[in-house]
Amino acid sequence: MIEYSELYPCSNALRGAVTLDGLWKFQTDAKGEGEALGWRDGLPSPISMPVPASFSDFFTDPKMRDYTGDFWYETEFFLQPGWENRRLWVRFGSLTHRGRVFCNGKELVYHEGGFLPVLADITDSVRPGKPNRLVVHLNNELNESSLPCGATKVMPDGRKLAKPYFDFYNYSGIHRSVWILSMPEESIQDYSVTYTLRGEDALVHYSVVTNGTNAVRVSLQDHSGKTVAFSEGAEGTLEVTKAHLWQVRNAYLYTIVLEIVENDRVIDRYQEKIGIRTVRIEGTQILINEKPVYLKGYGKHEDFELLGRGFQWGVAKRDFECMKWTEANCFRTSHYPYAEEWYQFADEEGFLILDEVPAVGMMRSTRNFVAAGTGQYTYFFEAPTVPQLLANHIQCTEEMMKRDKNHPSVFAWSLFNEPETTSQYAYDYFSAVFAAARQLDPQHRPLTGAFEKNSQPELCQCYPLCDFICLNRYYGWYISGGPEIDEAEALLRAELDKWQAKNLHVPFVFTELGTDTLPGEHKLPSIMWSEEYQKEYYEMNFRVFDDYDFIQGELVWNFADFQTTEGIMRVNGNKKGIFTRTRQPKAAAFILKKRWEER
Ligand code: BDP
Repeated sequence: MIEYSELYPCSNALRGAVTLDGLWKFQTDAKGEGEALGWRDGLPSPISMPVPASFSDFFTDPKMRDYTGDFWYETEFFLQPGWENRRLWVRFGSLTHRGRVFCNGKELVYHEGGFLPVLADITDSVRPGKPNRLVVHLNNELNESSLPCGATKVMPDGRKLAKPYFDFYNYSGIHRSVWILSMPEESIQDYSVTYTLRGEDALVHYSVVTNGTNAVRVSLQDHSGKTVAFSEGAEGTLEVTKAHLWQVRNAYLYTIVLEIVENDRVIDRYQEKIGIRTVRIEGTQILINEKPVYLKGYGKHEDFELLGRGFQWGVAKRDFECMKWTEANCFRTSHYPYAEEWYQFADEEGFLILDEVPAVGMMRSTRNFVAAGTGQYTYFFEAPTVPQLLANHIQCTEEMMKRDKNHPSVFAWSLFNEPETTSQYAYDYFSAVFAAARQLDPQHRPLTGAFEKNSQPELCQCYPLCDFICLNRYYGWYISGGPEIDEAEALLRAELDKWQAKNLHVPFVFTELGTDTLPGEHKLPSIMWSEEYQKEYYEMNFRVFDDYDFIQGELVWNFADFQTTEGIMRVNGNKKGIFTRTRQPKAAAFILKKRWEER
């Protein structure tokens, strides 16, 4: 029996995959009594709720929008013809932030963490020819031992409220597609690939995991469907002559076809697109296929009007069109692993992805974007919650790497965003995370994390763990903004001089810089929040970057405006987008476009 597979759903003559996307039933459970009242057998008074989507922004009642606690979803499905004697699974792209799955009343799985797939074997719970009830019990409370970190406040009337230690709205629900998968009893559970380039040719080393003993064979098809390499055995090498490499913004994808063969009969097949490319860091350069690449692009969010964090192909399409229009080549999945379809799209478009775990909010502050610049020490990694947090962090890193390891777009892993990093406690914690992560990726891609301003060269204990160093810096916004921008430039240069003096000989990438900007707000001369100031801020920062050759990338904050918790620092969300929340350009987009076209 398959224990846990993160392979993306695939359908062919031997495997079936149908989505259960659509209108589900939904009910909140503020008292947490649904389990005792038997809701696993059906919700007593549900309302309708679209899947995939966050539930929040559909509501007109603020208490429902901000609902925090337990909540339930329910749907029904029938088995497809021919599925009676097959192994059947239900697969959720994610359940935010934790969920328990029931099929016809039987509990199947509990999963902690809201951004990675949840899979359950339903074979022994389903009834052929009858409707099958699928019920999911979720919870979206934040605490300091799960990722992302935050707190849950109980209001005087007993209502719970999420208090994120991070700067994005605590969107929750079933955000990604739900699939029923039908598979043969003996099946392919996992595979991985690594690459060696040999002149014009390439070697694709593969390893396939099955749950049986029958023979495995593997072939590679080119873009037109022609088989160009073939091999037998669960481990082996495919030799590709005159290989088409997957290049940045010039992708070429092959299809790998994995098969299990029993007495000359193929009993399982899994196919997926892969790209041949190598990744390596050499001195201060990031090399893709042995050629240096300068990262140009964005930190993003899964965030859109009404849908919250729900995946929609149309939104992804527009985002790639906007990113390509500015000649970007990279984005960071700040601050959590995105829906798998984002990676498939990036594979097709030749975008590089810095793939990030939801290790955000590791600093006790509901306004950590402000705390990040104060220089004050923020207690965190000495808390009693840390052993559980560390276990969750490592589990999440493992699941992310397992899920995303075969995407050519993923060139590096980000294992944190802006934690406290100046104490021995932080060093011990991250040493354990990095040591675990180093064992997990067959391609040994570079490991990094995004450091906030308090992580200065003379104080930060954790940068030596990273293969390249990512800085989130806001000189000219949180520090010395507006009329003080010249001072901001001097301070930025002073910090970069200190890093330079360390002679680390590794690449540095700016993973955040930006200014909140109200679209349509114009002012000459500029003031903070105007479109003119956003342009001047970027011009200043870029001028500085160009004077330091160890800087090998700029991922600006943020691709688009996005929703956050409300408060005095945010005007209907974070407005640092280069594009508005509905994906129209602000003036700074033209500055980026011009610069990146020329780089
Ligand atoms: C950084 C965070 C990011 C925030 C950003 C900001 O990494 O999540 O949205 O600052 O303040 O602290 O806009």
